[in-house]
Amino acid sequence: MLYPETTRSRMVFDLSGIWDFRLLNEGEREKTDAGKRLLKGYPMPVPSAYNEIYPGREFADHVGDMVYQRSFMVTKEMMTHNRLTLRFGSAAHRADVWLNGVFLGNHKGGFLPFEFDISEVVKTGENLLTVFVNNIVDYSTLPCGRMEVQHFPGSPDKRVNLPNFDFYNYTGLLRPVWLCIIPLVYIDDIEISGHMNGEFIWNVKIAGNVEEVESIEVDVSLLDENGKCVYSGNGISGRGKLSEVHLWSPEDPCLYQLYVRMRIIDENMLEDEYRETFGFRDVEIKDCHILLNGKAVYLKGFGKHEEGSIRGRGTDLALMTKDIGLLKWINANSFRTSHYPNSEEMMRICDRMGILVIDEAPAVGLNTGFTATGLLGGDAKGTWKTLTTLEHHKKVMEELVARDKNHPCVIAWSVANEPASQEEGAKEYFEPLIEITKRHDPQKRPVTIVTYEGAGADTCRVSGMCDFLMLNRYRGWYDTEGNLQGAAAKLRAELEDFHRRYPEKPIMLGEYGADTIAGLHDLNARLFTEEYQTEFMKTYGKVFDSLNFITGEHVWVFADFATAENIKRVDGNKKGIFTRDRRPKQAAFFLKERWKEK
Ligand code: GCB
Repeated sequence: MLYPETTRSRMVFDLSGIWDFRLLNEGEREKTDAGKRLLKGYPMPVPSAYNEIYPGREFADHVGDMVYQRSFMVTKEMMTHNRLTLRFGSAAHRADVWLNGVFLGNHKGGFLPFEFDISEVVKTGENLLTVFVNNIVDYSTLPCGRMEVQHFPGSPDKRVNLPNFDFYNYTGLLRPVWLCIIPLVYIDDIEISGHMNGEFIWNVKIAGNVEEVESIEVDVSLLDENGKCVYSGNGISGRGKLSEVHLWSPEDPCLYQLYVRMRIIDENMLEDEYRETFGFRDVEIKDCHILLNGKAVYLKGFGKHEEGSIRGRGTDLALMTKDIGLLKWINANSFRTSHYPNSEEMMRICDRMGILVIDEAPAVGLNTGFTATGLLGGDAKGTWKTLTTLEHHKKVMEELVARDKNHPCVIAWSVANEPASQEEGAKEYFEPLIEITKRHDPQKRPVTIVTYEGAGADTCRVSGMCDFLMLNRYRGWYDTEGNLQGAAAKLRAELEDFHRRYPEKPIMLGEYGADTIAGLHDLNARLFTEEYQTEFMKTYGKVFDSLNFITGEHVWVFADFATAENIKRVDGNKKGIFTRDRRPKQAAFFLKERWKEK
């Protein structure tokens, strides 16, 4: 799916701004007329999570539906010989979209874009856009959660939605919304891959009123980083080769553009054009290493949430750019978009800044024995008989690959985080997902599933199907706490077990970390202090350095973040190497030094 851009043939209007908003109680959604103006709506910024904008638990903890509304103007010129669409960067977790009282469609899944053709419904003058959003997570959604009605004698029943994951369920219209004006016959999608030997392959999809035109011609040019044309060709698909190519790498993230122009021959006029950015680089796996452009790359970085105070998970260009600056400062080269696809704007910044991204689906909490707190008593058995996520998960993998396939920064896909991969049924669940991911990815990037300590080398049923292993381990924190020597021994034994079992596969840590209260110090490096976090990082670092099959270390977590309210979390998860407002804890300076040398 192409990112909305204005070109000579297209116009994009950003509908970000203050919309009208209301929370809806159970049953109210059906009674709300989408064709009428909302009365007494709250002003609500889009994009943003709605949860922290107004005070009150009824806002923050709302479960169920909400409605967003705004109007926009359309001129006669905009509608002449054009197709109009509405494109949403994301809506968490389900959206039903109406225009002028007409239902356009819905979208399930909170972290990927979707669009609707509104040409038949839009009119000149004012148009009323109404979006119902639902924020429930359950055993059919990604991420997974549970609905519960709590009854206590003498108190009204309370509907609660328990996330099966350790991050706050920020929801709403999290990403920008655009009105796009494109030609009736248009470039629907572009696939472009560049390789380290200078070869490139393109594939253009044309859509719209194609049957009404005689024939279509597609011209492509390759523009180098200075905008100079270095290749010209034609056809909806083809391949070419540059004799001299400037590769994309973290040290030198050189970008090219495929400039696609489509003409309708009988009219000999330019119908549509679009420039898609890409890079020349190869990712492969060989002898337990991840190779980037033929050389082993050691991944240094983090699992990272896309969030901050007030806007929650809402698109914040300043925050995301700041985060990339901090990744560079600390000498990291990579991160995982844990635990959901990040915004498209973030992927574009990573392309420019040479950050390697492990692109994760929002598939977290796929474990009925697991809850956000570990205390709420999930049912440890039968995950794969209980969840009904598979068909949706397949669609999410397709949508994720479709959105991010051309980004040079994306070096691998993560299909899920910490599923019940030791349980019967895990293999059958994940096999088709890995197959779909690979089939849809023109670059055939490596695919992984991030696993947890409940699934060991001998019990995990999905490691064998992953191209590389990402293991999450908390020895020295959730167990062996305070005993880092013991933690190191346990960790080493587990890593060696995995290597023995899968000698060809690269192994990296997907998570390891310790909650740390910024400003808390102790001479004896006690739990929760900055000293303990630093010692923890040093201990893990020594283990990695002594094992030559370890190909990366992703610390949990880049910055402190909000979680559901529970007695294991004091104002959220504090395993950040940076605080939530992006100040370094002591361990940041240790990692900066360590990663300078790695
Ligand atoms: C994990 C999860 C992550 C949590 C983390 C923790 O294993 O993947 O989402 O936040 O542990 O801090 O407990």
